[in-house]
Amino acid sequence: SSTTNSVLRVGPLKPSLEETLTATYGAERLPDGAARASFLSEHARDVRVVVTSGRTGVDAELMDQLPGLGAIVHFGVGYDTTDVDRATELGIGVSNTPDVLTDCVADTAVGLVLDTMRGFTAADRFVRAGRWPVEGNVPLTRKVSGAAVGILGLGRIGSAIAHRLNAFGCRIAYHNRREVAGSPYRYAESPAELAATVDVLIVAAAGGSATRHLVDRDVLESLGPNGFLVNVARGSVVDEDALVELLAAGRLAGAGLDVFAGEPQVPAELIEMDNVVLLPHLASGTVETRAAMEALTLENLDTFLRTGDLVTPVVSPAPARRR
Ligand code: 8YV
Repeated sequence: SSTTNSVLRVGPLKPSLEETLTATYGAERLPDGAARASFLSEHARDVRVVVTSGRTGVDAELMDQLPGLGAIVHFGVGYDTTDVDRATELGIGVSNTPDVLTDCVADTAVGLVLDTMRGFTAADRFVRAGRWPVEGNVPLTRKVSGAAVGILGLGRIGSAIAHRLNAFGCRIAYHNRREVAGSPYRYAESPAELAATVDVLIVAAAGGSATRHLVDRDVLESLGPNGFLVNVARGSVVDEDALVELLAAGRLAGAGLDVFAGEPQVPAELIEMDNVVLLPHLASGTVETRAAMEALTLENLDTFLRTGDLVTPVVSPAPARRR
């Protein structure tokens, strides 16, 4: 009916957000598996908004099953799990949570640069294993201050990373879909050209089909045996098989990864390597930032239900979908 304000949760969300969605909006969670079809036949027509995250998203099939869907509200800046092209065709609005997580993701990228180049967590394992009194010094590492840094994707997060590493005296270059007018940093024409000229390549590009394997074998070979890779974007942006192979062959110096192609699964070969730092997609995971992401998610939801508009739209809802 046209009076319904039904909100559907798709995939797991921050527990406090799930609680608010359930208590304040009466939102139910879309069941997985066999229970889904009967749930949809009962509730599909009532659903006006989906709240989801970069972990799950909404595919074209689910959109087609929700005829009254007006908006897909994401907890997170990345929305590559949602079929945005199909949403645009159907006039369904899509929102994300930009800006509020930029600092924490950039902080994490800098942390991974420091950790991979200086070998902190590997040295921590060395101390914990009781090897210091027996073996003495750990091997020398690589200097971060003054290093040549390449940033792939000079958007909000890439720019915040550049700003931080600029304060480390790093020489910064970048590659982006389009050259950024007025940027103080050197523009490289391609990811491979960028990789060939830097000590560390930091991936900060959006995920999705347009950037799939943008960091391919050729880019990784250009980075070379003295080069480090850091990824705080999406695992899909990097050819992970090539990464593993080149690391195993000593043709890359190391890698710092917060994201993986098949996360939460991490390739077994990487687990064995001492020159890689492996994080469980934690970049935005601080109390402050997750609270801000939650607030912005609810602001998008509330605003859509009240006005038919989104606060931070990726796609604005079409008039017919705003009712
Ligand atoms: C979130 C992220 O943890 O914002 C993003 O795109 O990847 C992370 O901040 C994730 O989206 C939540 O599932």
